[in-house]
Amino acid sequence: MAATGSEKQGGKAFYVTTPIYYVNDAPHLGHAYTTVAGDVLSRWHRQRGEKVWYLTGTDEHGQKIMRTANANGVSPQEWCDKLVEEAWKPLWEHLEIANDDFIRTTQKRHTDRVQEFVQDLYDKNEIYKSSYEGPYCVGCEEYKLPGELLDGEGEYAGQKLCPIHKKPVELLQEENYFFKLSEYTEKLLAHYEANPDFIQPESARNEVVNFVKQGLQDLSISRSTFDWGIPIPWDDKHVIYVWIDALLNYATAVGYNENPEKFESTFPADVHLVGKDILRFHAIIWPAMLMANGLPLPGRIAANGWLMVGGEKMSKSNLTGIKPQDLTSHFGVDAYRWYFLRAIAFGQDGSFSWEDFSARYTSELANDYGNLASRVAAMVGKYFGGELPAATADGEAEKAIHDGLAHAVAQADRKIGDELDFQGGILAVFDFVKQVNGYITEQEPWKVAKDASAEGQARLATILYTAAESLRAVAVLLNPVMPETSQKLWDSLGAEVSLGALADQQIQEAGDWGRLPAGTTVTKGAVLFPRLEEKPTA
Ligand code: ME8
Repeated sequence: MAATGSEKQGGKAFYVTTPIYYVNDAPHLGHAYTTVAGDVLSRWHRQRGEKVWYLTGTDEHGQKIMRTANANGVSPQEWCDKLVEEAWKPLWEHLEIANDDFIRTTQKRHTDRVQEFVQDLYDKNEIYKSSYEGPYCVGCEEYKLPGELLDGEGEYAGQKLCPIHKKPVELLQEENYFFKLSEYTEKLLAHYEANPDFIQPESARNEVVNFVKQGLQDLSISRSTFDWGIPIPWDDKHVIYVWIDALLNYATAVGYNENPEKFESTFPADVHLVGKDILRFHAIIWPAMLMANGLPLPGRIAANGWLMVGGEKMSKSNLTGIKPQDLTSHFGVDAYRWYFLRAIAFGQDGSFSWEDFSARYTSELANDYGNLASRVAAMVGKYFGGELPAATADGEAEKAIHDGLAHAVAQADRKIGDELDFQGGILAVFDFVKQVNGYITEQEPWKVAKDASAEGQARLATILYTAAESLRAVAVLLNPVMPETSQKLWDSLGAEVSLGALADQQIQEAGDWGRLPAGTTVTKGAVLFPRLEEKPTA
């Protein structure tokens, strides 16, 4: 028997996470990209009627943060508090990110539980002490293998560089505690084999499998040359390696060792969204840590590609100078949420350009979608005094629309909800928008309106009902991507009154034809996508 909504509500939540971001600086377009994707995925599943838990947060320990705070003349904690409150949380609010929790790795609910987890591994003989010497990249907070380093040029001539940050690595030698990661090589390979969807996309999976097949080395999990971290519980001269600390946020935030009910109804994550720069930590170290502690493994590690600038990964040091807020103030928050998912295939790298954004905004959002919404509302106003008429003369053209909608719903639900193919899902909905535009162009309601016969009026009513009902479904399907605009459309269709809150509309029912009742009051609402102002000059 299929689970009913309420049974599902009582069961395990669909649990989605973003990386927890370093707070050495303010968030940029790249961070917002992953966080918006997670928000769309969570909202989609909420609209499937599922219980959902969406987690984001900040990664506050380690050398990178400590050095930034020192350089700014404040304590690391002060630095983190300021950045979290003044930069990170406000941006997520601005972008309408509906996260259920925000974890900070300096919170006691996290630090205590991390110590317990690591102590547990120590007690299980998974950790031992040894010394290590190797090249370390502070930007990555990771020891590098000599073979992956680049030869420096120019100001870095004669030095070895991190392949991601293109900055010199530092030679570190330390007495550290090690996690017996090498013992998990075969177990991890077996898990990847048995769970082909565990790492997405395929290219990411292949990269990880090939890396693990070479055999894993044990992992240094403590540092003793600085103290901005969580102390190793049995040896407080060491702090826990920032990545071990950070990965555990996915467990500590949902009640690990603290709230068994919450933990069991949430953990493990169904989807860990990560950038491909941090894939190995999530697809290798994290599952090995969980195996070592007897905890269940996540469903999927989904790696997004990189937003690129000038052929390089967009990062704090090579930003375009464009902040998320610069784009939202010009294009609006909803168009911003839509653009990156629409323009770049999730999992692939992609470049951003102001011109491309403007062109897509104008043709797809303003012309195709926005105009359709305003034309339909205007015609229901003009011909029927704003009262939605009933469709009494459905024919072949209407049937094609009904079928087109059913197809769009099925495609969008599979692509966004299951496959994380946001671009494909959004395109499925916009193809339907195009189909409805074509339908109106062909049916020419403005001409039919001149036919005062009962038959003519029935056709006119049918055309406008069909268009309005199509828009009702579009508002539901685009709500996870563009909540503010969808709400405007929903209000203009009078659907809030006749069908209830937009967020309560289920995706599975979006394609059931005829939900918007005749008689509903349709009003010409605010323009969904206003004409763009001139591009601001720098
Ligand atoms: O790595 N394109 O934090 P971080 C796409 N604290 N996504 C990008 C991006 C770009 N150019 N730049 C950043 C860390 N991102 C660790 C994570 S998790 C237990 C600890 C996104 O602040 C992408 O999701 O460097 C990437 O993985 C993340 O930001 C890195 O954020």
